[in-house]
Amino acid sequence: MLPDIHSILEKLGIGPENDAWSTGTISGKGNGAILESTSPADGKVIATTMLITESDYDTVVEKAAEAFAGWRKVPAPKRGEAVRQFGEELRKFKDELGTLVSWEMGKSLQEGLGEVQEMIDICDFAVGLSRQLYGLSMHSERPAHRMYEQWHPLGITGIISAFNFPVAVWSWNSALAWVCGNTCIWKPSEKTPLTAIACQRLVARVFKANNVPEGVSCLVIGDRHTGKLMSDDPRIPLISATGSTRMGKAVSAAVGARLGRSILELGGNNAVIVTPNADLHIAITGSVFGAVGTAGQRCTSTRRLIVHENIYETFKQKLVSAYQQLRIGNPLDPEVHVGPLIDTGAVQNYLQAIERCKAEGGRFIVEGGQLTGGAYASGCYVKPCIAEVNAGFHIVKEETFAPILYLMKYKTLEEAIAIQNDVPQGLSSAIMTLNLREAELYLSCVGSDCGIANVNIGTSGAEIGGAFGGEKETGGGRESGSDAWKAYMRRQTNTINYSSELPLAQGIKFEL
Ligand code: UN1
Repeated sequence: MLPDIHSILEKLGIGPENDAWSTGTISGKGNGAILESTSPADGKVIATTMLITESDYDTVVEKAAEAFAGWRKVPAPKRGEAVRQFGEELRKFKDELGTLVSWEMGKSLQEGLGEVQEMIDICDFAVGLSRQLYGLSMHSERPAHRMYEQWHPLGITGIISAFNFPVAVWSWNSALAWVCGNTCIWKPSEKTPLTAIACQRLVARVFKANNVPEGVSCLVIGDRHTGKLMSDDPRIPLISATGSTRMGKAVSAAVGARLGRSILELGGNNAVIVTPNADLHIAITGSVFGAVGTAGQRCTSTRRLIVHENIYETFKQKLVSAYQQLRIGNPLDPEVHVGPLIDTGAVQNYLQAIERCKAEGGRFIVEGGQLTGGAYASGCYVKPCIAEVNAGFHIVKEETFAPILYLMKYKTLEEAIAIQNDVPQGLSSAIMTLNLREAELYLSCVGSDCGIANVNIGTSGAEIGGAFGGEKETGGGRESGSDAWKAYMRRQTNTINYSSELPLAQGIKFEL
């Protein structure tokens, strides 16, 4: 039985019309145009909300700046306590929020729940981090001097997130930014406003109960214009943006022009290399999940499979038979592997990519196409497909946000690595091998050029504990675990002279 989406909306406090302002903490009071949220699952409007205007935007930024003045003085572990409670709230509402993610965005229920789990995990991570915002202590070259560095809150963090991970990516940024002492302004994708409003309601309740100043968590429901306002705004020292390379270049140029900071997590064109020493069961499952999970709409989705010639035919057969098992349909149905694409525009991009691939000589061994009628009436459902291609095709070098998998053959591992790296993007990558030499070569400095390189794991499904992001046109930013927190703070080097002399650095003499 499918979950009842209306009772879920009610539990999350979402009505048919939503004013993000009423969340209780500061958010974009929609005085602008009406925005309808439509589910790609059935094509129907779920609820409506309103876009913010420019003056609404200004109110939000002022509130966030005001809140920062107080929040930065709250001890970091106390800030962590508020985030801990937010994590608890997410645990309580995991089913509801995960279901809404699945319904509004279209990913399978399992993946919707997994996304909320990532939020819970990053909250836990951030709580621990709140007691570990360590600076280094250095030995001064001068006698009776002490030198160390410390990390201070930075200010407002602007978060621009994409539809494909409508809630988790916000939490990676916000949970870290909050414990670091920053306030956040979140502009979610206009394709997924309701999940954002739901998150804002959950966090508002927790923050209010903890007397966290209003404005620490801000939500602005806006369009591209709002993103531009944020990128141009010197009151926002850091913009963390997730989305297409085209969007990232615009954000980076605008933020760079004012010498602000940005964290960019952009497109991926992720490959799996399958060597003759692979465990084929792992290789098939990892590759198929990577290619069709979230209907190929993860930044980390597997788009290219580079398979050794000796196992190519066997692997190809297994792959085709795995694709035959895939169940496509309503994402809330727990039996379904592949839900719809986000909207019909995405379906057009998918169809065009297939045509372009064919025009370049690609041979489809699993045919694609749009599914129509009955349960597919929203027009957003497509068939995951596989094409045999040459690595040099133009279409193969692009990121198409859809379940199209490109299959190619290699002879030597060096050649496979060269093929893998010969694309503009550099997010995630994987090798399937049980051979130590192959694995280590792949992970060495002459191996994968991506921010993420896995062995015997697919390209998607990264854990929050690692730094997440990639090189080249992926933008270079790192979010989430490891020391990604440093990008949300400002570093200060402090040198203290406790002697009665003033010895100058580098031994310089200066007498008065
Ligand atoms: C994204 O697609 O933007 O690695 C994020 C993964 C997830 C995050 C993906 N943990 O698939």
